[in-house]
Amino acid sequence: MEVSGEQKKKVIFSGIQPSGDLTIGNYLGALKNWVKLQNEYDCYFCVVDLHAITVRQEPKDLRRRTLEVLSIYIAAGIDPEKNTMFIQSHVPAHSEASWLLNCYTYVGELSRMTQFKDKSKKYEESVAAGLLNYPVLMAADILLYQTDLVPVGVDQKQHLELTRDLATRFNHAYSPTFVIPEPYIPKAGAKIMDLQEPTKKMSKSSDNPNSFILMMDPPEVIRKKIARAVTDSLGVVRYSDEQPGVKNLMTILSVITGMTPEEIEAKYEGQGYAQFKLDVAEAIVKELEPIQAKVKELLDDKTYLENIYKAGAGKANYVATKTLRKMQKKIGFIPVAK
Ligand code: ATP
Ligand code: LTN
Repeated sequence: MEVSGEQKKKVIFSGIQPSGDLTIGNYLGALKNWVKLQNEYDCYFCVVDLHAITVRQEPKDLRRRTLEVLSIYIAAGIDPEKNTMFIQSHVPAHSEASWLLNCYTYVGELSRMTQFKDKSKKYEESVAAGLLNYPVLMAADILLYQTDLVPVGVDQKQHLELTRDLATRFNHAYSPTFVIPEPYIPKAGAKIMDLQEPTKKMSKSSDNPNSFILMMDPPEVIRKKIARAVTDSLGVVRYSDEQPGVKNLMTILSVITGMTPEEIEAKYEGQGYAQFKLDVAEAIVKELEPIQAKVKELLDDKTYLENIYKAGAGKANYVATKTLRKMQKKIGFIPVAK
C-alpha cells in the first residue's frame, strides 16, 4: 500500500578501504554487485579511509588512492546521481558512533575475529589497537544508515555477524534503535583466490604482485599474470576443489562472461590450459579497459569528484547524525543546548 507517494526503498551500505590498489577480488566480490543492486535500493557507497589507517599508510598514497577508489566506483557504473558516495572521514558520526559501540563490544569477541588473527600475525609487535577495534567501526558505518543489506565478499561475513550482535545488544539494552542488517554475499565470486597460492584469498595488501590483478593493471601485465597463475599438472579444465588454481580462473571467467562452469568445462574439453588462460586474460582485459579509461578521465577532473563527495557527505551526514543523536539520547547523554 502506498500512502504518500513512492514506497521507501531498502537501504544498502558498503565500502572499500583505500589501503592498497583495488584488485579484481574487490571488483568481482563487491563492486560488481553494487552496480547490479543500485537501482532497487537506496545506496550509500563509502570510501572507508578511517579503516585504512588500521595499518600504516603513506599520506600521499592514501590521498591518491582515496580519490582513485571513488573514481573506480563511478567508472564501474555506480551512478553518482542516484547513489550517495562519500569519504568516511568526512562524516564525523562514524568515529563518534564507533566509540559508543566500542563500549558495548567485548574484547573477547573482537579477538576472535579471523581477520584480526591473520593480520595481527603479519604485523606482530606493532599491531594497532585500531586493528582490533576495526569491526566496531564497520558496525557503526552500517548501523548509522539503518542499513538493510550489506553487499560484501565472504571474508566479511564474520564482521557482519558481529554488527548484527551489536545492534541486537543495543536494541535490547534500550529500545529498538537499529535495523538488523543482512549480508549479501554473491553465489559466485565471493572469494577470488590468490593467483600464486590459490588456497588463500586474493588480497590487495599481498607482498607478491603476481598474486593479484589490479583494477588498473595494463593489459600486458594482466596477460602476464594470468599466464603465470598457478594451476596443476592434470591438464583438464574442471571445476573441482582438487584443482584450486583452475577453479579460481574458471570462477573469474564465469563471473565476467556469465558462462556457467559447466559451459566452460565443455568449451575447453581436451585442450589443456593454454587457450583457456589466454581467454581468461582477454575477458579480464575487456572488462577492465573501459573502466580504466574512465578512471583516468575522472582523476583529471578533481572538481567533478569534489562535487560528488561533497554532496555525498552532506546527505550522509544528515542521516548518520540523526541515528547518532538517537544513540546518545538513549545512552543518557544531555543533548547539546541549542
Ligand atoms: P586487505 O587485503 O587490505 O585486507 P581487501 O582487499 O580484503 O583488503 P577491503 O577493502 O577490506 O579489502 O574489501 C572491500 C570489499 O572487497 C569487501 O566487500 C571484501 O569482502 C571484498 N573482497 C576483498 N577481497 C576479495 C576477494 N579476494 N574475493 C572476493 N571479494 C573480496
Ligand atoms: N571491513 C570491510 C570494509 C568496510 C565495509 C564497511 C564493508 C568497512 N566498513 C561497511 C561493508 C560495510 C572490508 O572489506 N575489509
